Amino acid sequence: MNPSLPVLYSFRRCPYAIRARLALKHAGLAIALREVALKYKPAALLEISPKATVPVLQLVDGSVLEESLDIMHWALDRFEPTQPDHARWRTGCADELALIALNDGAFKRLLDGYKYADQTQVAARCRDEAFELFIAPLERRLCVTRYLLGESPSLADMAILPFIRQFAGVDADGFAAAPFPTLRHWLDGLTHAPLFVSVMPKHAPWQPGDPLTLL
Ligand SMILES: N[C@@H](CCC(=O)N[C@@H](CS)C(=O)NCC(=O)O)C(=O)O
Repeated sequence: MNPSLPVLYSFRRCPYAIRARLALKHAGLAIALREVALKYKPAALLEISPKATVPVLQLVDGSVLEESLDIMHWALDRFEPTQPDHARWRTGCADELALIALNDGAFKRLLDGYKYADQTQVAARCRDEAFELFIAPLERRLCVTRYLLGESPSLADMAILPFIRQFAGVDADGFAAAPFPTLRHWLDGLTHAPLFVSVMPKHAPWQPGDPLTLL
């Protein structure tokens, strides 16, 4: 049966799910939120998306978006300003795709190596490679413009933000002491902003029959 509102299957801490929630909330859309425990994925999710990663967005016509970036674009296409100064994120800028691809590819692999490596030496090597490949270039960009692709927030800022937050959280003291003050300022500003805070409340895993939870 098709849902009466779009349904987002999400996992609070997943950076892909965070970017999807940010875009859906920014767009001002009414979305039913279903928190998923990754170890016990609900049958309703597996039925519509056998690949079973989160986020997944089921639309009211029954179609399904299974990639976080597709969900972001779908949301931005439906953006409704809620206040006069509420501006839609920039998108379609020249290096948006390349920057996000680097984040989702090589940087994500290094982030996983840094976060999950059994050996301290391997983790340190991944961290240093990530500094050189992605973190230092982002710092240089942010010394020139306030956001990654200009003077206002872009889809790339929001797509990349949850991954930098995760990277910074692996060793918060180490990141605070690393030579990336402008990136830290960007990260602090965006993660303390009302939008980010509004998509991070904790929810118990969804079960069939639960009352509606709105994103
Ligand atoms: N390319 C996907 C990646 C999503 C993804 O890998 N999500 C992780 C959680 S952060 C997941 O669902 N993993 C499956 C699992 O852990 O069972 C997207 O952009 O949405």
